[in-house]
Amino acid sequence: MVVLNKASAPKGKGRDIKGLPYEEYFASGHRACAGCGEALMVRHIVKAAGPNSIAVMSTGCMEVVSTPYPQTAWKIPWIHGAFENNSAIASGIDAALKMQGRREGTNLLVFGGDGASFDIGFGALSGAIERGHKFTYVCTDNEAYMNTGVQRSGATPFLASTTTSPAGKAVHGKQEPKKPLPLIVASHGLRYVATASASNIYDLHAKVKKALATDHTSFIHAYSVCPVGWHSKSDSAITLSKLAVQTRVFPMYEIENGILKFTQKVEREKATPVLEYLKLQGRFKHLSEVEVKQIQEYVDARYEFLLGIEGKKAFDVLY
Ligand SMILES: Cc1ncc(C[n+]2csc(CCOP(=O)(O)OP(=O)(O)O)c2C)c(N)n1
Ligand SMILES: [Mg+2]
Repeated sequence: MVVLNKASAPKGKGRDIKGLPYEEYFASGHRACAGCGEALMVRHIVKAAGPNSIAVMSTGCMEVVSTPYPQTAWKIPWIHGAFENNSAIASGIDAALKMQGRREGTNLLVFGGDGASFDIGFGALSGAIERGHKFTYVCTDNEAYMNTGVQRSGATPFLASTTTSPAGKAVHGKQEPKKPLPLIVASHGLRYVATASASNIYDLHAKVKKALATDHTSFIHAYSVCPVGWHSKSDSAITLSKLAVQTRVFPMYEIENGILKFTQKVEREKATPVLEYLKLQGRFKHLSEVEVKQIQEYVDARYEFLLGIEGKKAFDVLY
């Protein structure tokens, strides 16, 4: 295999002033669309994990753009998983490394899109967590099956238009709310769950390191802007990532040993109205004022629920 753009660490092996390494393990030159937020998240997650890492990745945009044989953007060992079984493959790798006495010092990362994680590969993920396999599962959530043409998934937000939940006269986009995957995963009793986004790259790096240091399955819900599927501008990934946090659409928290703690809290009075977030995305352009209000109420209710369980041992079923 030929690694794309081997010289993708122009500044060498050092670190920036905030301590992030310049070295890249997800090389530039891959085929992601301009402004792809998912590629940005993958790049930083692998950078945080470092060279002693193995990546398992299920079918989806990230795999297609980064591994066009005989080329690869990956500078760490990488293995393809099917849509439904990336966690089963990782379980096997974890068991094999343990058998060989090589588990210490090797990071095992599993990447799945929202289609793979919320829907099709969820059974394998749930089983791996139950068995307690040591790996960090990263769900890069761009809120639809993007690689195959923007079909709705269990992660697509309420009323968003996709090719299989199109906004028309009678029906205004997806009729169901987004599944609360990090909370569903946390309910298994695993020791580290976090949400992360490009709104704060340093926070993302810290969370990846914490996840990888966990002696059990850990989970990161990585908010990933998709300008093509969301009909947003190709320079909007960071703006939307920040707005998602400020509007409380994407809450930023960690759940450690069953206890939820916000890593960035946005009080109701200080929150930006969701309209500011929705209006930058064509997938919401059909919404009426009443529907925007419905989304605002849903976002607030979900955030208040999280505030209500903060600090309490809410996900301790296995302990
Ligand atoms: C069992 C199975 N069903 C369907 C497909 C076709 N397929 C390949 S990638 C993909 C979409 C992936 O969506 P997601 O996991 O959200 O990743 P994204 O492309 O959005 O990053 C689909 C439906 C497949 N490969 N395997
Ligand atoms: Mg997706």
